[in-house]
Amino acid sequence: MQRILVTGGAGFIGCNFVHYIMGHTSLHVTVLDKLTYAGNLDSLSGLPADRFSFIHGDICDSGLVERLTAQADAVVHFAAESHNDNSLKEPRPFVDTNLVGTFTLIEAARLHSTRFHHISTDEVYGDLALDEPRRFTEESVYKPTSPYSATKAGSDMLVRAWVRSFGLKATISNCSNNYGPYQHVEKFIPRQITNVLDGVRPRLYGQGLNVRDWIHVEDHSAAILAILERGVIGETYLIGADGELSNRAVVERLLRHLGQPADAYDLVTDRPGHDLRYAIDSSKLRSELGWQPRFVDFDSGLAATVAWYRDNEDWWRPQKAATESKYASQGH
Ligand code: NAD
Ligand code: TDX
Repeated sequence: MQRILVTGGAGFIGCNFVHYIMGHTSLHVTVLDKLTYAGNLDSLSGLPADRFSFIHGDICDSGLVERLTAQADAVVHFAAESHNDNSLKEPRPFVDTNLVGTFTLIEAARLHSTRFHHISTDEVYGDLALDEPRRFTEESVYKPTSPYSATKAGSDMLVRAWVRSFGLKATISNCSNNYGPYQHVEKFIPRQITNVLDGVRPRLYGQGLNVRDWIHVEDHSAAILAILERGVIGETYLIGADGELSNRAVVERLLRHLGQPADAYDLVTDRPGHDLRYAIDSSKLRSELGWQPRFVDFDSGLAATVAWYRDNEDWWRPQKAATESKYASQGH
């Protein structure tokens, strides 16, 4: 494997993966990205020109996708509409990109017999009760609840069907909630950090009791590379770092890092259909591929993330006002 095509590489996880690949392999990376509101070319600045190229385009453009797939040894597919709140307001782009876009890519990978890795989410499994001991495994039943998670579940099913029906050389990973640098200010952790930096109190949906299973984005990148190099074709791997915390607990830690009282937050209108709890059992990935998370201390990963947003206001400032006015119209 020498050349990979990375879709959605100007987004949060995609750009972190590209930086990780540059530092940990000698692969050549081509990024295909539509540069929606969530894509930012500044996240890819400074990469070596002899190992990196950027193509501005849509994963639903079959001609373009076929040409780029023909030149790649593997496709790593991150591109998606990724935000639940947006999917509740306007689901159409989620169907187009997450379903039709994934279909377009796997058709090209089938045509050229190209190795394919599909990035997905734990949200395809629905949610868990707060007190049940069960966590999601590769055998959990698909029960998506939002337009976002339904389209991600559908895209996983397309990939699985293409493996079985057409022998597509694909793997799938379903990861828990990521945090770290370059995450759009619409998402929970960057929204609250940048609100506090702006003198605005963090805003917790409902009572703030919902639980998410946090993983540092660099640990996610390492897991994807392990799957790309050693994963078994046709297999699904769950990625998680045992990072379960309530949203309220995350906000309290953030406030401490930002020098504010632990209760300086507001409770706001809940998200419709808000999933209660996600939790990942990543035993298969750990035992079969030898992956382990490096960022096991969430508090220090969070402190580093706070410092990144403090130091990189130029990166996030242009998106902040538009993001907050969208939230204001949703009562959040
Ligand atoms: P993001 O919204 O930050 O980035 C998405 C990127 O895809 C952007 O650069 C955008 O411009 C691009 N894009 C969107 N539509 C496109 C299209 N039609 N053609 C080409 N490019 C397009 O998302 P993210 O948080 O980095 O998530 C990346 C992937 O990881 C997604 O598939 C998401 O479902 C999955 N995932 C995310 C998380 C998380 O916590 N953020 C957790 C598990 C899985
Ligand atoms: O202002 C907020 N207040 C709040 O309480 C925001 C933006 C969110 N929340 C809550 C909702 C969730 O319980 O915080 C939690 C995290 O919210 P998001 O950052 O919107 O993430 P989530 O809906 O959990 O989905 C994320 O993880 C799985 C990613 O956005 C998905 O792309 C990924 O698949």
